[in-house]
Amino acid sequence: MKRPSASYSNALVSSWATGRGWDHFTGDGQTPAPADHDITALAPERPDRPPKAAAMTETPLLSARAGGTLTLTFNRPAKLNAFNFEIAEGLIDALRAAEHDAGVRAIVLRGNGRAFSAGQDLEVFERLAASGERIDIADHLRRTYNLVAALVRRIEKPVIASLNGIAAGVGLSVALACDLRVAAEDAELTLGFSKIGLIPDGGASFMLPLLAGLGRALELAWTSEKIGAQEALRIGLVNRVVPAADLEAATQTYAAQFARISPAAVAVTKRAFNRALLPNFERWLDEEANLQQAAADGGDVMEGIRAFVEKRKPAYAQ
Ligand code: T3D
Repeated sequence: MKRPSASYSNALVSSWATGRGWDHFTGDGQTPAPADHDITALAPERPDRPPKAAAMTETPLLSARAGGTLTLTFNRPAKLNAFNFEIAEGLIDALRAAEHDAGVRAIVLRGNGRAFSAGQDLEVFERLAASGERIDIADHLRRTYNLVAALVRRIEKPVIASLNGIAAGVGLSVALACDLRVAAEDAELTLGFSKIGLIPDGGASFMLPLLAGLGRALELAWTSEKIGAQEALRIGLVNRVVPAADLEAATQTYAAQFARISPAAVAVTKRAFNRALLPNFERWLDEEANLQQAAADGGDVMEGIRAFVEKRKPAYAQ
């Protein structure tokens, strides 16, 4: 697993708390959108990325192969698999490799412990902000979750989210970008973004209304209501619900079936559905990042993040 480059961390941070310099990401449409299907354009090479850390206390993303199924496991259970740089970069690297590996016929994303993922690690953001700096949220999205969502949609193999527990924030966004979702009966889904003054990102502003319909999507986005697996099934956010104890085996069986279906049929079906319904998805991710920046410019996000870290209710200006 690679550590974030110094330039990445520095790019993320630039006068956050002082409120300086937000204007170049205010959703004015001036930031050029990358060409459709040009993943490289979304993630410029970072030649200054330092070598692998000598010692890491945990491996935040685990990878396993069984037959044609590649399983990627988020592995920060004590933090409900909140996404840090290592998970985001590891996921991008693993998805890129899987795209061109003919032996991989399906990809499963899952979480260790009681969560799929609680979304962006807010403690990381809080620590960065506490240093008096500013977080370029649009830039962060373009380097992390937008790439993940774009890759998940672009890879012409089934990508399946196995929802073992809570899926929140951009953790839910990643699940919604997947082709299929299998949920344990005790899984819970919540957008969570509105609680910290943000909008659904990582493609969720597109995938959520696509799957659940506009009215229910707005309701879920505005209220951050937590829904259970059966309600998620009812509104089309998951494909199937299984007993919690069976989730792992059921997901693997579900994924294994794709190794027996014509790879061309699988690939071109996904291409066709992508072209029919999401021809401008990557362009939308870029616009969504601008809109997220505009929401952050509203100023509530730091209070939202601080309130979460301090385990209290946020006090937003009315
Ligand atoms: O540029 C960008 O990336 C911006 C994009 C942002 C995208 C986002 O994802 S925004 C939304 C981020 N996620 C959330 O707002 C969810 C935050 N978490 C929660 O609301 C709750 O933890 C849950 C509802 C998910 C679960 O509640 P509960 O009571 O079952 O567990 P807990 O006690 O709150 O959490 C357990 C531990 O995980 C706890 O750590 P501790 O105190 O035991 O050391 C908690 O702080 C930690 N944790 C949970 N979520 C996060 C987290 N730590 C960092 N970041 C988290 N998102």
